[in-house]
Amino acid sequence: MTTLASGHTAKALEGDELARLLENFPSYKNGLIRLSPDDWVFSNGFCNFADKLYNFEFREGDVLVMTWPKCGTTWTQEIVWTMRNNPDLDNPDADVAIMDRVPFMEADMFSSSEDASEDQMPVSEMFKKLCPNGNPRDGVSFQMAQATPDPRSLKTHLPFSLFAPSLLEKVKVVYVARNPKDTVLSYLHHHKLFKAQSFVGSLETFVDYFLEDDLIYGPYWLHLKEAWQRRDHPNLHFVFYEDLKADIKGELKKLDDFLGTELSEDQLANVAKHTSFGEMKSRNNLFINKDMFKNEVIVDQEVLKKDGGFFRQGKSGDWKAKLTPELIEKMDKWIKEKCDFGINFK
Ligand code: PPS
Repeated sequence: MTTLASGHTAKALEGDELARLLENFPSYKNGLIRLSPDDWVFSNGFCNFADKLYNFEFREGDVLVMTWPKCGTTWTQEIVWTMRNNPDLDNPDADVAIMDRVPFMEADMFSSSEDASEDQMPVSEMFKKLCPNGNPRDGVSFQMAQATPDPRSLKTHLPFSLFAPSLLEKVKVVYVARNPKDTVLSYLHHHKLFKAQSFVGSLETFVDYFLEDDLIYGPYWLHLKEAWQRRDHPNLHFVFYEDLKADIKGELKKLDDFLGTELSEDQLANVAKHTSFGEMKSRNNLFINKDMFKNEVIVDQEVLKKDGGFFRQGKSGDWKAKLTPELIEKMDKWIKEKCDFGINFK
């Protein structure tokens, strides 16, 4: 058991609890941990970075995009970076992978194990540029997060309680929430697409893991609750994925006010176009290189062909076609019980 700077203790999952997950997530054999209290679930590599992340030296002017997985992080990363760095669409770095421009702070927990292969720990040109003396084993994403120059934008899926309580005093946080019914479907796709987290069970089983807080990152409802309770803080901008979909221009204006970017109508239109689902899908510059999606070790090619890649659908309300009435009922019950802190999903 490890005690973390956040006050949580981390304990390796074992026995029946681990066996129950391994049955459907064979790739979790490298181990998972669960934090107490709160039940956050992570790869065991998280403990190597938890305290460094908690004590991360944020700078005045930083913007942190925070969401639970699959709530529209990448879209929002691209929106925020484009608004701050590329509103005239003339920044040559725009072609660089999103993860290199807006580092994913805790990503190293997925690749930091001693025996990680090169495929699991690739190093980008941006890493070499920003961290010329950096050792990848000390955390590629973490070191890039430290070294990214101002104006710095960062991404995390961690909740507020795993950062120091002063976070909002220094940093502007853009928090994105998404209807749990679409979130769970997108997360299931993710777990089928990426072999490092492959899931071999049914939709019903995956939904059960989600509702029981057993997926990596753990309780979505608590993640939302922590952000919702802070939503009136002037340094927090709480936005729904569904609102971004329904009225991108209106939402970009609100973001412009929040970020203080003072963009013109033309610049806002540039941002909307450049970050549209179609344009982001065609660039597909999420990772170090687009060819990673052709790598059979990393991406399940059957799933890619059949259900799509990372940029899968980019819609709200997909759940209406995909979830059975029984699953909808189950999720509605969970929403009523767990998400009882005032949030209304769209
Ligand atoms: S991750 O892996 O947790 O960081 O994923 P995340 O980026 O949070 O969420 C992925 C989902 O967001 C969709 N997406 C978009 N929707 C609309 N517009 C744009 N530009 C866009 N970019 C990504 C992506 O397709 C995933 O949702 P699904 O429902 O699976 O399509």
